[in-house]
Amino acid sequence: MSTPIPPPPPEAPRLPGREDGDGAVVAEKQEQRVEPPKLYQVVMLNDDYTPMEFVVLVLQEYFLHDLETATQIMLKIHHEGRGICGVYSKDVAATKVELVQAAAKRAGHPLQCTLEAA
Ligand code: TYC
Repeated sequence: MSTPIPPPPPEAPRLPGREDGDGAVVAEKQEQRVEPPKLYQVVMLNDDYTPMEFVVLVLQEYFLHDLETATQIMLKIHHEGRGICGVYSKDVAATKVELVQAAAKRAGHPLQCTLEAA
């Protein structure tokens, strides 16, 4: 004589929401979109008094350009009135503007640079 098969266990109560198959409720994944940080360019302006050599030094020291690139940027500013020193996050760009203006003031030159949304 065969042993009777026991009845299956009662199903776990169904919970509202999505389930992963074991009865566990799983939080729905939220789409998280993070905007890339806005970028700002540091723009340097020409003037008639700041020595070319000083501008080249500033472009090397604060914007990490090599001598050749710094010279090209300086000449572009000299001929066209303005030029881009570099593109950064807002905080970094603002700090560079302040550092350049402080260095120009210390040296007694009227060199100006500004920050613009890129
Ligand atoms: N025009 C300046 C001169 O002839 C040189 C200069 C270049 C000044 C770039 C400022 O951002 C500047 N001495």
